[in-house]
Amino acid sequence: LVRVEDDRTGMSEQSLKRAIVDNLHYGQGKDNYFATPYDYYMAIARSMRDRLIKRRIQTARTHIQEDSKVVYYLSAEFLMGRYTGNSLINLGIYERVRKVLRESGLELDDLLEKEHEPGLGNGGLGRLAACYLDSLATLEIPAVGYGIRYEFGIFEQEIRNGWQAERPDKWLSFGNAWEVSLPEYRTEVKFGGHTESYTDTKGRYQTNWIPEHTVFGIPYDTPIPGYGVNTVNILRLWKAESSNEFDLDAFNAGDYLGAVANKMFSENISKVLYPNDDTVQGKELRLEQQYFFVSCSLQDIIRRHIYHYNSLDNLHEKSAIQLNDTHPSIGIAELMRLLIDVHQMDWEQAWHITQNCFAYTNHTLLPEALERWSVNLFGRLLPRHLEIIYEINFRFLSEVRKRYPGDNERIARLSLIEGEGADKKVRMANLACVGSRKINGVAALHTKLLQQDVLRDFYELAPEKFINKTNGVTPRRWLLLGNPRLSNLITEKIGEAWITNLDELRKLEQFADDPQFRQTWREIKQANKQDLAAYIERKNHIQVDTNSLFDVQVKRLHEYKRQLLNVLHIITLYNRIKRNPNEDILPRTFIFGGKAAPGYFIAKLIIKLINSVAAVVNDDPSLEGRLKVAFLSNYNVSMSQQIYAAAELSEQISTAGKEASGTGNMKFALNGALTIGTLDGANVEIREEVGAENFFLCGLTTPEVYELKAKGYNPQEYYQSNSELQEVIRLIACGHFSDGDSQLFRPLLDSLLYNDKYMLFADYQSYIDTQDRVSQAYRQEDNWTRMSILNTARMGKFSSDRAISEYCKEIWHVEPVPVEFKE
Ligand code: 26Q
Repeated sequence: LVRVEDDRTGMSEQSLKRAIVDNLHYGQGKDNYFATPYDYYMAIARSMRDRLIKRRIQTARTHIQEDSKVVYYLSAEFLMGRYTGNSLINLGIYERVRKVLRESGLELDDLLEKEHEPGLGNGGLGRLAACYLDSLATLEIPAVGYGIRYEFGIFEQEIRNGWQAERPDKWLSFGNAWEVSLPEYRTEVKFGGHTESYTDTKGRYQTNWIPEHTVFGIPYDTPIPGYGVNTVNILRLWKAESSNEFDLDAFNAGDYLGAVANKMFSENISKVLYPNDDTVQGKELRLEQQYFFVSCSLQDIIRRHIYHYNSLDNLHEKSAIQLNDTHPSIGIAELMRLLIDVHQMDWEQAWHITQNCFAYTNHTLLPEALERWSVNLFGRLLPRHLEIIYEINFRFLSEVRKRYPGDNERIARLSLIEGEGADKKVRMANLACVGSRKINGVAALHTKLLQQDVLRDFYELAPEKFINKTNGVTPRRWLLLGNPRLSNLITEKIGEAWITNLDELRKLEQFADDPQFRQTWREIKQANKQDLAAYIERKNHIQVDTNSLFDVQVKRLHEYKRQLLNVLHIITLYNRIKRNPNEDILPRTFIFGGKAAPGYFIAKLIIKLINSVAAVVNDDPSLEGRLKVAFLSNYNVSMSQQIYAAAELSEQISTAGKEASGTGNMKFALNGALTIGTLDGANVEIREEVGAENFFLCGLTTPEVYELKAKGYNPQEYYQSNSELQEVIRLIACGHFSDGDSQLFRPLLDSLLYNDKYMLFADYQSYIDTQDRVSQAYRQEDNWTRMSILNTARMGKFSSDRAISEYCKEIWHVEPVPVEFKE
């Protein structure tokens, strides 16, 4: 029986084959004589995009027909990872396309690696946004992700002589098969200038903003398919372009340089992603970026809402706008401005709508990561918004004063404006709290600490606004795509329901004591380790023993994450072997990966130390078969998929009370790695789920950290009484890892010995003891495997589907909208 299918939609082997050949010819202009692997990749990507576009159109039509409420996820970062493999998975045709290509002598997995990963985020926050888009589509929730189409994403990291060097990420230079630009929906954004007030003919008080610059935002859409459903949502990213009219005016007035300057101002805005996470500097361009994408997005939301409903009165009934941290929180003032100045609404109604549209997710406990903009800069760039923020603040503080008469300190803490005189600041977290209906932390401990600490005054004022939403990760990318061997085994045993209902993994518990199953489980980890070992050999020229324990810490470099504590452990083992060459040490391979913010000197010095220790350890014949250290350069989403699949020990050792949640911790455990970790962020909940006996706990608890700090923490007390620790520090200090240079790592040692803000010394012994327990446990192969199986089996809670279902019910009040698909 022959089925007639469109080459752009058909799912049969024949249609897929024809589609790929068609896209190779007419998309890339090549036949199989001239085609490079990249051309084939592009042809596959376009063939998938065609299939998704068809579903996207059907999805959009359905959402309009049903007057659906829509979730708008505003985020300065989306760390999507490669699209093509994920789209094959979510369309359910990965194996079929692989087979079709094999028949032509092509290897799908090799071709997929040609895709340049869109690195439009720094780390956890951006990747969370990506997992949430996957779950929103899979749960059939109408949703749009809004962000910035950075021309340069997160920098490419190179290691030169042990140091991090940065190179620009030119991800667009060979074209992007996944995006579609929509110049007809370009949106104008104003900057600078001044405001003028007047009374209109109806006696209404009006404000006019006369800007200094105007910029266009051009939307670029990428389809976001759900798994096993017809829903295809979109990620809409804005590119900044100059507004030609403005340039022409300037040209005509003879101001050539002025016109060019304006063009440069405009095109700068979406040029580059800021590579800092968890520390903020009040840079003007960053505020321009934030306002740019938020204004474009809100105007886009309003345009479509009016087109559909012909009124803005019900905007909050049909839209839920989520603020991914404070980065888009200027949206609160911008929506007020659009409703009042542009759409002539009165303040009370506009405020009611605004407060009921927005909700705010906080991702940090570090005070240095809270965004504060100088009032001066703010007023220069966004004069109208500063007026609106003052008005919001005036009304808000009047209410606060009624509630707490005379409590001036509290009022000062709640105020949207901090300080006096010249260095006044706008507090974006306070703006986000006042303008939102719900405020959430990203793990149970984090939400509790927000309530007690960082946002305590807001919690006391409006406890009903606070809610916890423990993070989750998508099982499609982080198990099905990233670990096909394990996925196949799981599906063989318990069926494929786990892919969209991760609690199903519990059914694996029944096999935890089955010798045959354990054996297979081990063989799969072993095969994944071999793949990673081959990668390490190719990239780092280090031969690692695949029978050694793969001990992995991959995440952004930051002092609070304590990669340095991990290094202290490595040197401790090194010293033990040097002291006693016959010491029976469990063979380990220490694997590191992660980028440091380019201006973060101490983080870069930690990378240099890791590479310096690696150079000494890996070259020492007496350590052969015992210790190896590898720092994998340019850690990104694609690399991480391979690493999680091969990891056996997951290092989650932040100082308690500092890591808001962590999400890497979830990806490791889902792939059967055991965790060594502190009671921080979501580690607490992971331990609860997998069972304390299947988790290696170490370090102080948050209350103990606070207590120690309060009574005056002195690292010397720990140092003086710990000879093994002294030996470690002395070895670094004498230049053993730096060709005799005793000064190179001085800044690290001084910070540990005389300050130790993140209490590494306080946790050192506990960490070492726990690592010794890990070594013993690993030797009991059968029990280790059992613990590994139980970790995977009990990770159901950490699916982003669970997290997103909770957001839908408790924050956004949205329901699934099934999409029918007719070819
Ligand atoms: C802000 C202003 C100016 C420049 C940069 C920034 C900026 C950018 C990115 C500030 C913070 C970030 C990223 C923060 C982040 O990734 N936080 C992590 O979020 C994860 C998801 O909730 C958590 O799991 C992590 O614990 C948290 O550190």
